Amino acid sequence: MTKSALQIARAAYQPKMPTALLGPVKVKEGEPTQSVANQEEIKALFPNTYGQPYIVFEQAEEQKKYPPVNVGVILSGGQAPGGHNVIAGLFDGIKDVNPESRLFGFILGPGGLIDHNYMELTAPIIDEYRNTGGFDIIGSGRTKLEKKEQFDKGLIILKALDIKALVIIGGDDSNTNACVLAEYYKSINAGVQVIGCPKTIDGDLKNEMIETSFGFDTACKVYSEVIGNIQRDCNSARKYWHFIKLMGRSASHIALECALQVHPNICLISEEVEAKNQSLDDIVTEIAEAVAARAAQGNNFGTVLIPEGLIEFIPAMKSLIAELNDILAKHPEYKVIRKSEQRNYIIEMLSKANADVFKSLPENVAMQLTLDRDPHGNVQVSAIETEKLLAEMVGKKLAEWKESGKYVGKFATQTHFFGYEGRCAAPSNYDADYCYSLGYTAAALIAFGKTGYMSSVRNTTAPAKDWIAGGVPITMMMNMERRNGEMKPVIQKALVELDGAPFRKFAEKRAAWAISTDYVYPGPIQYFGPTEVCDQPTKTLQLEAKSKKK
Ligand code: FBP
Repeated sequence: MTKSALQIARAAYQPKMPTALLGPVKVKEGEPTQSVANQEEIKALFPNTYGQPYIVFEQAEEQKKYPPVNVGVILSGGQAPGGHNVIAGLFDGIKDVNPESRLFGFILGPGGLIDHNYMELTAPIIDEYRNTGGFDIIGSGRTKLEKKEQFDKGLIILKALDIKALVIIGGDDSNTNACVLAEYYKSINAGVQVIGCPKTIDGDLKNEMIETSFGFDTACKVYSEVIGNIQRDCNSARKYWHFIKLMGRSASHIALECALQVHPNICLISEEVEAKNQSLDDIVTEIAEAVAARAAQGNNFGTVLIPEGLIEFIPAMKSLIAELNDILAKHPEYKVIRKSEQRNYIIEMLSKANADVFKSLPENVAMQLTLDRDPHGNVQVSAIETEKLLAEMVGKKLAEWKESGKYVGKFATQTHFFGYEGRCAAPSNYDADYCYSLGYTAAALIAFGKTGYMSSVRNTTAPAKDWIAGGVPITMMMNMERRNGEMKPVIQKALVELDGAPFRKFAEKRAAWAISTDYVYPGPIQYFGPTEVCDQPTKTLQLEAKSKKK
């Protein structure tokens, strides 16, 4: 494998870790926990793993002796920078516990466990992947691990390899499944512990004990670099409005973080659109007004950041998508109808109100709403070209305003979608350190016999030596939600809080950013150099930490 100069230099980087993990550790247990909501239902569904205490690892006087342990690891869902370091931290952790321990990776996500597709991860393999982006060491997948037959099939290979613990590195849905699996294996005395690790660039797996999901930091920095470059281009040519859609699924954390980093003219926040009950036309009018105001000053250029999940948060669209979900599930024959007839087929089946919304959309966007759902039942929002939809609709509105004399200016657009560009980037120092610590913590949770826990590393706005490593019972993060027509226990997704410090900061600044050209150009991630350039966590995390201290 040919390596870049940065890859070679980066391979030697030694991730920073909390002091507590640097030598022998002991466990400090907290109070028993409760789920965030629906306590009775969750307790009944997880009788063996509910209510376990938080735990924190502390330095111990002497190293206890542990038997060797075989561990399995799965990467689940979308790629996020730092996944390889979680695996490296886990590998080093179980080897420090006992050098005879072994690590097995299941190939291409949870499907690898069910299909018995695995490889042993040895020291030379791990060394190839230290501090690199991507999930290519074992690959990832989106198979939903939820049925007893899958758990039983998985257990056959776990037993065959004498694996005593399984680490699932994933987002909210995958960690929900990890929790169900932990409960099931405990209920049948399978002798397999299950530990989760919080992964997703989307930043929506967080709570009191999980400050952030890994990958969010690096992905946002990559997008902010590129948006900054576009803003500089935009401010040089002064002839385009750039409509930039950003990944992040439902939550707008990525768009918000990028806005805090680059000061765009406009940034839409889906959670606010929903709270204000805004229609598509309200959003288009809001953008057009900002364009007109800048044009009045002779500035026919600007940037608009759009979270990829926006469409699902516009109340009229939400209702349309919900009805489409039902129709598509009930009418699989839809897929074999001729493309030219699909639109009318759908319109005839929709209620009048939803059919009207569907008809009002440009045909390509309307049809994108009917694409296959992912295995978790989510609309594949990354395939919906909201950036083009908004650019087109704002253009139409401005043309009307021009005729009536309300707007004088030129409006030319460029559209972009950033998502895949950041998901496999080389992890920032923050993610490299955070991920390694999460993996190492998972190894400690295994050594102490824990199951149904998520690896947790907190206080990460402080220097790494002061980070707090421990475990959070996954049941604590759960509530009941309707999924595919049934009430299910799931980890509560963390959306942008409109009374949270990051949004408040943005709301305080956005009017000025809309009219002025106050762009910030963050530049590329730096891996070597002064700490204020290389080691800063996200603005989101810094603002949240600051407001907690108050
Ligand atoms: P996860 O929740 O699995 O971490 O998803 C991250 C993500 O990048 C989302 O932001 C995006 O909507 C989705 O994956 C796209 O997934 P895919 O590439 O599989 O279509």
